[in-house]
Amino acid sequence: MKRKWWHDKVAYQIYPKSFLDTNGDGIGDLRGIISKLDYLKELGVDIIWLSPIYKSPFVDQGYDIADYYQIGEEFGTMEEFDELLAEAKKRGMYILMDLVVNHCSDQHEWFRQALKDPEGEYAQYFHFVKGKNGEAPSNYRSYFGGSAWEKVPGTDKYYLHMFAKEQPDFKWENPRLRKEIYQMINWWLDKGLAGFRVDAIINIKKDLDFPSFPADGPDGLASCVKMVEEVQGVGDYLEDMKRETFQKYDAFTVAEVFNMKEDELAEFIGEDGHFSTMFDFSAHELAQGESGWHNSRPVEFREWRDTIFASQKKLQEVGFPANIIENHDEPRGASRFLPEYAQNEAGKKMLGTTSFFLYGIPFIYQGQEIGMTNCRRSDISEYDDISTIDQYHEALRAGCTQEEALACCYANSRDNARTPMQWEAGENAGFTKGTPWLSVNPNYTKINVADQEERADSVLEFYKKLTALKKCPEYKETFTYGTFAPVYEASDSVFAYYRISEEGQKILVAGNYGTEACTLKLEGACRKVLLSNLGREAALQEEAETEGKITLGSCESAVLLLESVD
Ligand code: TEU
Ligand code: CA
Repeated sequence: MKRKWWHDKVAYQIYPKSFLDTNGDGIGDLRGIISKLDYLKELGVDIIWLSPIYKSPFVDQGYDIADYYQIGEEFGTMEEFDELLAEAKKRGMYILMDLVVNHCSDQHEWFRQALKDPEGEYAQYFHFVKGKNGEAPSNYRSYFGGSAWEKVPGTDKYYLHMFAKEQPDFKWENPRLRKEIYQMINWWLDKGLAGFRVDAIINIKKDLDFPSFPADGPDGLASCVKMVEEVQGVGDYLEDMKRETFQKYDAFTVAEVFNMKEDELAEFIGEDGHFSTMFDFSAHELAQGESGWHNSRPVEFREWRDTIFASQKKLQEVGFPANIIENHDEPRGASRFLPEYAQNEAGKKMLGTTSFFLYGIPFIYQGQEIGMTNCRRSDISEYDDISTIDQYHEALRAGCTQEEALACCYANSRDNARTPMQWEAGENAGFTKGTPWLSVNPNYTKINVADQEERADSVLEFYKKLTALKKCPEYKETFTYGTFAPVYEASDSVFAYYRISEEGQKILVAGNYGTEACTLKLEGACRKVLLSNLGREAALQEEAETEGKITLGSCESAVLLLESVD
């Protein structure tokens, strides 16, 4: 594999609105991010991905962009952004922006012009399509519920929006639109950005016939995903974009890709693929219900582990994946992937351990490093997220009681990950001196950065050990490029794998997700216990040396250097 500058890095996703508010308006801002760069540096972070900070009406929390060249005033100014770039650079850190180019906001100048003149130039930037028999062009359901078509006022046309109606989809078929987008990307890269996280990118290719599909819900609609799955040719646009932009800058791009065609993996992230990497969402997709959150299912350990293992084996043949436990669209990983008895500091460290050393670049989502959890709410009015509100009503329509529908939100809501970062035990978790835009998780008095910085055995201090170990010169080659190989797979509770370098250095990563202790007979002598989530390095070392095995209690994890292999 061709080596890239970003392969051995640790990445961190900031959800700016909820990170740190410095002016008391209840909204996180760039000043807040700048003031925490040292915190992130100390954590071992190299690359920072900022969820959108552009000018936006926030119908979908900034994923509806009204001006790609402006910083949203809630977040600060362009000068502050430049300062952030400079301060990051000083610390040897890299900044990624979120690239949202499947759609924009209905407040974007292009869309306003398009509405003003539906036959004009800017209407060609969007999918303005004539209705059929007085109805929408097709029966697509948008991701956030309801038809994906909205009437263009004063015409017999509709415009396409796969997400909210305030997020009109771009028409990538139009070369002028593509040119405008490339210009914008290059403008940011010229500023010194290291790259982008690329939003909902598979959606840019449409089937311009917009065929209807058999209804898949009582609303008579069919998920717009169907069209995305069936249409061919997205690769042409992606390759073109890469050549015109990212490639010239050796930029790092991490794509959010759902519904990719199985055989396109190499084109996406293989040698000279469209992107540097893409997120592995295989574990997250496990929880997905047939038709929504009301029939989502709990993730069972074995299925979860085996899914990740299968995905790792496939991905390492092709490229270099990006691994996450959670992000701003997912519930908190500690709440979703840990069984109830493991939802404690030991369990969170174990989850961190077994995820962190997987093959690929790890992305930590803000708050994951202190073990933030889902947030229970007693009324739908306490949620903000457009998708949560839709899914709540969807659950009610499907026959759930209010209580059941709220339980669905507790398990699945995107707002679980969007609550303010918990900095300290003081009011509003130290996130703001004003009223937070989304209320803080009441557990901030127990789970917060200040407390964890004081405790050597905290989740936060453990995450620092994870990043330090991954970067340790003696093992870095193995953790970065070593082959992934699962082991002890017969066990119903152990999540274990080797990383083996080309030179034969062999590292075992293991966690016991069960309730009972388990014994792992070692295949090869133990050279050194590199990390224990319970501070039991010495005890494990002795057991390994004297008995050739280790015993992991419930929620215990360890990383061991074994004797080298040929
Ligand atoms: O998400 C894209 C997307 O397809 C999601 O709806 C995804 O299917 C779902 O979250 C899986 O749980 C991106 C952003 O990450 C999201 O925040 C935005 O709402 C969306 O694009 C629209 O820009
Ligand atoms: Ca603010």
